[in-house]
Amino acid sequence: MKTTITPLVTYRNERPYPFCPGCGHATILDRLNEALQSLSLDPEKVVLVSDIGCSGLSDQYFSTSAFHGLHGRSVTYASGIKMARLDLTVIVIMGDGGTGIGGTHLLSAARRNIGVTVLVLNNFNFGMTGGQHSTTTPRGAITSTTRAGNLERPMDICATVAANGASYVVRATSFDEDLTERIADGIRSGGFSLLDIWELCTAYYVPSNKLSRRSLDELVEELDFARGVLASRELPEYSLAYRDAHKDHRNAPLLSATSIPVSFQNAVERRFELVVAGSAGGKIRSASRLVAKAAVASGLWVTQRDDYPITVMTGHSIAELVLDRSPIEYHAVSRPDALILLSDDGLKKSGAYLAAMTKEQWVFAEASLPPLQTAARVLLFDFGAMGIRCTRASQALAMLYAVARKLQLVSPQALQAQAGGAHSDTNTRALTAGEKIAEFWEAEIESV
Ligand SMILES: Cc1ncc(C[n+]2csc(CCOP(=O)(O)OP(=O)(O)O)c2C)c(N)n1
Ligand code: SF4
Ligand SMILES: [Mg+2]
Repeated sequence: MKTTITPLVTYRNERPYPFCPGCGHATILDRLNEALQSLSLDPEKVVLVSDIGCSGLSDQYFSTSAFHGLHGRSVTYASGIKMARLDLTVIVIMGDGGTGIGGTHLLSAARRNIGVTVLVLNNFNFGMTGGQHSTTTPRGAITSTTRAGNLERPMDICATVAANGASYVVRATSFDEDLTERIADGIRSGGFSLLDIWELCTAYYVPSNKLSRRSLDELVEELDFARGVLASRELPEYSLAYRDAHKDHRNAPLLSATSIPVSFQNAVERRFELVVAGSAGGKIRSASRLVAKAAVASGLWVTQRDDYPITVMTGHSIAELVLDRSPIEYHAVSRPDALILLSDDGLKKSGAYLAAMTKEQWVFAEASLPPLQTAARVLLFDFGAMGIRCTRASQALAMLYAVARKLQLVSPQALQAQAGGAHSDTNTRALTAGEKIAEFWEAEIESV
């Protein structure tokens, strides 16, 4: 009877490895190939993510999908790929150098238990750049950067990721007979799995430290590092947990937008940039937001960009508003059409605006501020002299109302419609004060 033999899928391509004779990288990649064969995964759905170094050359010798990136960052690329494509088997191949350089990424991936498998090709030095010491170089080892012997304690990669939540962790050597199986188990585990595979860099580390297959085993014992399967446990996998946490929001954003119906007219003919500069605690941002909402309710497109120090109730507070009839693609303001200066804190941050402004633009400045260096038209205001009682918290909105009216940006009705809600009393008082300022300015012009 004729037997049909199904050819084994091979994940290796025809290209010979480029590594030095006896380099452990070749053996580990052969074991990876066998592990993939034993799992019969679709090669296109396997992504090898490689780091930099001799180990980083690895993906070229496989006919799987691949991603090659910066040194130490392969775990982040792998995490991104897994987050986007749950159906892919994502395997990182990195050296001990890359592990040290991207150490925090490794911790984050372990804490998340994201479903990628990391193979650390650990030859205790930077092979590709000539044998410099790395985070895993044993104490006393001679490398090109530790000529008198390494003084640092080597990092225990396995203990670190195991303590931080990895689901499957193994320490092995490239000579281990069960390495193929352990790699396959790591891939099968579905969570964050890492194999720290000790091996020989025959070009650099081996000659300087007389390391051999046998002394590799002794080294594990000497350092008192655990060997074999160090963790194998079921923990929630991050990309699945993320999808589950967001399942109710798949078609709706977490933050829903509130629509503002258009109920008022506007007379704005072109992009108009309005800046309010004052002190933190002066309700600059909330007053500007009220104006922005009124502008939206008047059919305009609006952006608001705030600037303030990270500390609260101290320093400047600036709001840049842009109003336009059409969508706003650039929301920064460098030369405002109108600048309201409420305090010294605001003035200190407004030098660039003032210097850029021309006589086409307006500055509305509190009267006690120092003289302004600007070519813009300046209108000084003094609440006391105008006979207007206005608390510090109401001044920004009062001035915005008066300026909006004077420059015909948004109608008083549109502003009043937004004044309700939690601060309706304060807002209403501010708008009344603003109305008085506008009347004062009109009376002044009439009396000229
Ligand atoms: C951020 C960064 N630092 C340094 C380098 C230079 N560099 C290239 S390969 C290499 C050593 C690689 O060592 P390892 O990751 O252990 O891989 P191996 O060559 O031993 O397989 C270094 C330091 C780099 N490419 N990027
Ligand atoms: S330099 Fe070291 S790590 Fe690089 S290929 Fe040669 S033996 Fe391997
Ligand atoms: Mg190395």
